[in-house]
Amino acid sequence: MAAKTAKAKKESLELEMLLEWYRQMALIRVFETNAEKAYQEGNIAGYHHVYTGQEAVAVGTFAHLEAKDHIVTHYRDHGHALARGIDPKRAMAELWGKATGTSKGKGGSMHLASRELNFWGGYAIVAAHISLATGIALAEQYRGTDSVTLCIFGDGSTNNGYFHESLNLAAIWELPILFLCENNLYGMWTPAEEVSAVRDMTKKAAAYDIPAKQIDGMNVLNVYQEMQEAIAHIRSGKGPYFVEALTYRYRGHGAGDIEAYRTKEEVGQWREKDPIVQMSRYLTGERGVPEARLEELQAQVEAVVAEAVQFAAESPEPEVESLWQDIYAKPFPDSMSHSQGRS
Ligand SMILES: Cc1ncc(C[n+]2csc(CCOP(=O)(O)OP(=O)(O)O)c2C)c(N)n1
Ligand SMILES: [Mg+2]
Repeated sequence: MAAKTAKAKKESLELEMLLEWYRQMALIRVFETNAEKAYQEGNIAGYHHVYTGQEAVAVGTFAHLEAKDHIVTHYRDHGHALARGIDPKRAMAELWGKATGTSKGKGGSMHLASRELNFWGGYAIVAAHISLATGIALAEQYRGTDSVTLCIFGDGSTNNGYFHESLNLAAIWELPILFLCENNLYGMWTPAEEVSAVRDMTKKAAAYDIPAKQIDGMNVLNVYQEMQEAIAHIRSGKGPYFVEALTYRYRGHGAGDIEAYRTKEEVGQWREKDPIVQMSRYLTGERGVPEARLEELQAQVEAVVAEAVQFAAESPEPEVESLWQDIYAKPFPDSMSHSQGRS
């Protein structure tokens, strides 16, 4: 009965919207593949963490967000940025450290951001951004808006003090925030179960009396449907919600990970649940979409990413003087060293 209802609900979803989700997931996948290639070719430096395999979580969740909503995320942020609508050209240029990037080439892979899109960025310090997101939610509550703040983090974050303090405050103040834990089973090369006292992360939300659920994060239709209730709850002023999306990263933690901590078989098992393949089967099988339509979308995103790579390659490096721009403090005049003129 329950399965039947879920099927009927799925069938009522607009086909064009579903194709758009397919396109977004394919865009993220192709973007990440090309970003890794550019990294290996020495065009991208620094830390670099790709989202390959986790696409359904961002796409199914962001489909509920409005322009007035906020997003704060961690360093595995390329997919989140693209799902929010950041221009792939500017995102790719940021990865390449170019002046045309989202942060003028000074943020890099872990710090994609867009003030216009209320996408407040990728943060590198595990869990610290959860407190920033909680502050944004507090500000919106203070202003009396119905905007939702989405805070995304990994399983690793849930063992950190910022996580617990933030959930506690969000619960006390009934803040309009969605805590979204993307549980991909590992924090760097450590299995989540070795560092978390509980495997079911929703138990951590229960400790603060925050409604929570664990969902299949490999199926975009499922993510969308599960998120509906969570976001409606927050938007209607009922306070925070916690969702643990079970997902998997196909690639290593970051560039240079030799993946000694997991087997090829494990990766293969998760690849069988691939979110793009699942969606393609659903669209062609149950919704009668011709294969050619999906191939067209694939070709389209490949062209978009090729253009993004070319844009990044041809863009200028930031000027050296830009080191002193967009920072809080004015640099000391040349004549004044750090040890002079300060009391
Ligand atoms: C406070 C802090 N401790 C340690 C690190 C090093 N570090 C970077 S990523 C990471 C793993 C986090 O894993 P998880 O939250 O599960 O996110 P995932 O990479 O799996 O998406 C760690 C420990 C850090 N950046 N910040
Ligand atoms: Mg993880």
